[in-house]
Amino acid sequence: MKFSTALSAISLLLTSPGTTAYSVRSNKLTYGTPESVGMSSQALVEMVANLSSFTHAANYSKFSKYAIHPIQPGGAVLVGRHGKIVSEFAFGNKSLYADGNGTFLPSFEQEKAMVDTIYDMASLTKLFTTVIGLQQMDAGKMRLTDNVTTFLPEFGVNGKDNITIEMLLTHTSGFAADPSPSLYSDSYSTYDERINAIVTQSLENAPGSIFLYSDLNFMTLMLVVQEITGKQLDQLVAEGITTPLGMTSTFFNRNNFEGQKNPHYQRTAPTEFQIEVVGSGEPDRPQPVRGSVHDENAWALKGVSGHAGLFSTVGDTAKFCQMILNNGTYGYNRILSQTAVDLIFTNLNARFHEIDSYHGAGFELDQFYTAGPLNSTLTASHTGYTGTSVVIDRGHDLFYLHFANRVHPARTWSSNNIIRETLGYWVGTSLGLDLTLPPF
Ligand SMILES: *[C@@H]1O[C@H](CO)[C@@H](O)[C@H](O)[C@H]1NC(C)=O
Ligand SMILES: *[C@@H]1O[C@H](CO)[C@@H](O)[C@H](O)[C@H]1NC(C)=O
Ligand SMILES: *[C@@H]1O[C@H](CO)[C@@H](O)[C@H](O)[C@H]1NC(C)=O
Ligand SMILES: *[C@@H]1O[C@H](CO)[C@@H](O)[C@H](O)[C@H]1NC(C)=O
Ligand SMILES: *[C@@H]1O[C@H](CO)[C@@H](O)[C@H](O)[C@H]1NC(C)=O
Ligand SMILES: *[C@@H]1O[C@H](CO)[C@@H](O)[C@H](O)[C@H]1NC(C)=O
Ligand SMILES: *[C@@H]1O[C@H](CO)[C@@H](O)[C@H](O)[C@H]1NC(C)=O
Ligand SMILES: *[C@H]1O[C@H](CO)[C@@H](O)[C@H](O)[C@H]1NC(C)=O
Repeated sequence: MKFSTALSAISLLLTSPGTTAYSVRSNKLTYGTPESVGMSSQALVEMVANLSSFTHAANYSKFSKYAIHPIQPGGAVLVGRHGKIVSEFAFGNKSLYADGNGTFLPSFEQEKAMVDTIYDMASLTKLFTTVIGLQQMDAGKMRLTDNVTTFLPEFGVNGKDNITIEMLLTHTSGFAADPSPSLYSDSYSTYDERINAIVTQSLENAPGSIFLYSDLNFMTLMLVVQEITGKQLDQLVAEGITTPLGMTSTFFNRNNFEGQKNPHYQRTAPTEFQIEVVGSGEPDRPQPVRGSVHDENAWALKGVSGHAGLFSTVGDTAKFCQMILNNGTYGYNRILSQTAVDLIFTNLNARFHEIDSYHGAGFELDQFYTAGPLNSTLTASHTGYTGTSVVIDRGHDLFYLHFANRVHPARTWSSNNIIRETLGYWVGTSLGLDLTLPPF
């Protein structure tokens, strides 16, 4: 774990041409002690051992599917409050298994998880697609209430004429959970056929009638922002988010480069022995999957989609979270307007009354399974299937990240919600709240 004190704020005097000098307070993340931001180090120290213990094989009831398995081979955690990183650590191994049944690699081939290990973020990609969409709204190019057909007229088939941008961002469009048939199936042979399949999908429910999480919403949002800008999503994310925030280890693997052809291969955590675990219909590629996107539909879209495909580290994603807590700025760059950030924390699904459906723009709100006992209407969060999660708690001005490859060696071994919830418990305990450990 790394603790260090740093200047609490850097005040700079800038002079821009034709204007008078003005003073700006840098709001970039720095390291600080927990006590400097009203948290206890004791709880954060206990947290390290406690979260690490979930790498031991045990019966974690439903979280290990009632079998004796570790919850995950390893992971990385980062906690930040009031602009200070107060805890940052890695635990366990990133590469551990030789096959889908969990045969260990020889010890000299096992690789430890590091703080800068690159994880397949899976659905955390949706948060970045969301920010790109919000930037288009800030630029006046798109509104929440616009119909998707305003940008993609060919989308207006099979009952989809009245789907709005807001419905995509809140999973209320009426789409089924997944495209059918799968985009990676033999039904399609070209990229264009797969894009056409997204655009011509049918609905399972009437637009606006129900909350049902679907990757199709964010595949569609990608097509909308690409249509508006004439740029591809990976370029938009690089120009609009990762470059201005200095996120140098966050990227899509366009064209699914494998092995040493992927410059980030060695730092990237392996995921699943997908063909062995799921079957021969899975994408034909080296096993375990490592460095090309785990999500099969994103893989079929050349590794770049609005719903999955991004890789990142906790250190990089921390900057993204701080930008949101800063209400849209980081350093001297404005990424989003305050109005756009407020939409992330606005429950746009309140009409459904079910807490499970609470959703701001692109983010879930008030979810115990991601945030643990810090869940509240001011807590925006998201998870990724591979084992990643982001929690941004506006009420406490803090965020916590947990990245892991829980699908190594097999997706069927665990749900790591228990680690997500337990992380929330320790962060809350460090704030001085009287909480109980989430049970398993
Ligand atoms: C794990 O614990 C549950 C009770 O929580 C029990 O029903 C199950 O049989 C146990 N599994 C094993 C493999 O012991
Ligand atoms: C994995 O990593 C931990 C420490 O990072 C190490 O103690 C352990 O022996 C490794 N192997 C297994 C099988 O967990
Ligand atoms: C994994 O276990 C299954 C069921 O026991 C077995 O059929 C299969 O051969 C095993 N695979 C490997 C690679 O050992
Ligand atoms: C969306 O489409 C419906 C008809 O399908 C139309 O009544 C409405 O005005 C459109 N909304 C916008 C913002 O274009
Ligand atoms: C779209 O909305 C309009 C106006 O409410 C309605 O007349 C039309 O039937 C709707 N179209 C579809 C395909 O649901
Ligand atoms: C961001 O906006 C929220 C809501 O208006 C406010 O409570 C918070 O203090 C703002 N944070 C910063 C850093 O401006
Ligand atoms: C946290 O989530 C639980 C379970 O969904 C819910 O009962 C509770 O009301 C939520 N807490 C807050 C403060 O919203
Ligand atoms: C921490 O985690 C384990 C799960 O491995 C749990 O059983 C235990 O009660 C926790 N320990 C403490 C000290 O909270």
